Amino acid sequence: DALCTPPRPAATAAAAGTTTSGFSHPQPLVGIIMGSDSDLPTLLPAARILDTFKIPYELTICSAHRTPARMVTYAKEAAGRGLRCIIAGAGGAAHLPGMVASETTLPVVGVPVKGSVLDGVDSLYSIVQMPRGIPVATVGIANATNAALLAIRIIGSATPETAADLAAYARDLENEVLHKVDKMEE
Ligand code: RP5
Repeated sequence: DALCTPPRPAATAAAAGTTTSGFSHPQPLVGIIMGSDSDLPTLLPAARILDTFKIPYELTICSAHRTPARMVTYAKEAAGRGLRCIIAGAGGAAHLPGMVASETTLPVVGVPVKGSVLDGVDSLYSIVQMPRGIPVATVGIANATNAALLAIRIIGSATPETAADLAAYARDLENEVLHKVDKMEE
């Protein structure tokens, strides 16, 4: 089924955000999926963080409501294709992360997308209020950066090099704040 094939490679990683054709590194560890191309600006920061950590990923559109068969196939095949984590962003009645989680045992990180008249709170509640048994790790509204960092932590729990990169990232954050403190005290 042509609709269910993995996304095709595009020119560059996070730059794929300018297209809707999808992007994939050769052997992605993280899948970034979203309900609509209108979600792309919200999800792009996740791609940028994964680029920074040199974690291979794929990025594509997969709607729970408009392409349910594609979503089910994506979720069922994800682990077999080598993915270790799925980041799923959606807005409004945001069923994508939960439905994907129901069709895979991979960890799923949900990103509530802002944009509806309810400003993303609808999406946040839709994603975070999963019923018992099917967990979705939910980040804050539009916080795709944290979704990527969580995915990297999941990978880092079994990959020492990635864990070391995360520790360096945390040190950079600390230094950034300490630098600001120094500046204020000057
Ligand atoms: C959701 O509906 C998508 O995740 C998106 O956030 C929202 C609006 O989609 P479009 O009408 O912009 O395609 O399924």
